Amino acid sequence: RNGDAVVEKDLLSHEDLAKDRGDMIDDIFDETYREKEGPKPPLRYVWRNIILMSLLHLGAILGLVLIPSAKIQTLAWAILCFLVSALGITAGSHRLWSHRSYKATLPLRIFLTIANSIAFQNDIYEWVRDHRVHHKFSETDADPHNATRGFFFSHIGWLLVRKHPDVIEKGQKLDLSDVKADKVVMFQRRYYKPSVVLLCFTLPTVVPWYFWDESIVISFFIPAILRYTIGLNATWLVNSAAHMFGNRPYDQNINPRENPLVSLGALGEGFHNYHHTFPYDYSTSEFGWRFNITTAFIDLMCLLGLASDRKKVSKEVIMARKMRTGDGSHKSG
Ligand code: ST9
Ligand code: ZN
Ligand code: ZN
Repeated sequence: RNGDAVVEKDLLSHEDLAKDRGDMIDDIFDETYREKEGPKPPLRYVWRNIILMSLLHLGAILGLVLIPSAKIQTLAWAILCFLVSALGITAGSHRLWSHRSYKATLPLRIFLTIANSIAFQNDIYEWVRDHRVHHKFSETDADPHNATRGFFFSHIGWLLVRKHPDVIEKGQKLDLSDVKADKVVMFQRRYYKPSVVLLCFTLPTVVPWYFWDESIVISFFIPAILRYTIGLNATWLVNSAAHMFGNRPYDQNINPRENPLVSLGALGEGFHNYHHTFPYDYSTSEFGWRFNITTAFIDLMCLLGLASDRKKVSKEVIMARKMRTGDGSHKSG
């Protein structure tokens, strides 16, 4: 009986928060969904992506080798590009547009969209569509980076083959009206390719070369290529490592885990058991700014009046959920 009361409280919070987000519920796990029976469709390799991703990673190795020859300003610039691009993903396409976990004013949405093109992880609309099916149909054929298919597939492999038809079938049923209504998002989608050429590759290269006479080779291979590759891998680790390694204090029945190391590289996005349990929480974690630059950034934006309406799950609901479905690890941590 006690348990039932707690369940009710959880559900209440889901629905209340959904209302708060304009009835957005398509990032909440669908427990009723069952994968289709029968043999799986064969893998269809996309050789263009396999070649480009291989070249990118070779280029990143060259970037690593060049680090000792780079000027200190160039390395600082590469780190700045990394941080800004990462915020375009974490605070932008992830916490704002995929989960509607806070509200952002037009100037902030423009900044996050520019940052998002520096990160070059598909346009915001496509990112949101893939990410909502990832949450709603986690670890099934309809999840684009289904972690039950192994570390390699959930890390990078999913970008090297055609999608499972169920991803597309289920994705087409999602409500994406909120992102379609965002003019900034639709503008980025329309001009996505030129925006990436300019912001992910040209801008990071030209600045060190023009302003402090860095060699053009170093300017290209460190702030553009190496920085981009590290950003991709830090993001992919959320899909691979944070779906495999770590505790499950909030829900032991799901795969996503708490992984502080991933959080460190992904600006706060490695508290993944929490995040899949409470996807609407703007902090993606129970612990505020700990390993979580993105939360500090969103809080700063609120302070400056550029953001508002942060959704946060109450301590009571979190505790009740830990007791009901957690693995008990919160007691030792
Ligand atoms: C990249 C994305 O790396 C990384 C996302 C990671 C997500 C992380 C989540 C974790 C959260 C925390 C964030 C941490 C951040 C930390 C930052 C720290 C730095 N629903 O895709 P296509 C339909 S990108 C509905 O071509 P194929 C649709 O009609 C890297 N419909 O499918 C679509 O047409 P359109 C750079 C869907 O042919 C049509 O199908 N980018 C859905 O199977 C065709 O879609 C690349 O490398 C859906 N979900 O090809 C590009 N999906 O779009 C890689 C599809 O016109 N991608 N449809 O509406 C590709 O080349 C292809 O997508 C493919 C599949 C080959 C992988
Ligand atoms: Zn998410
Ligand atoms: Zn996940």
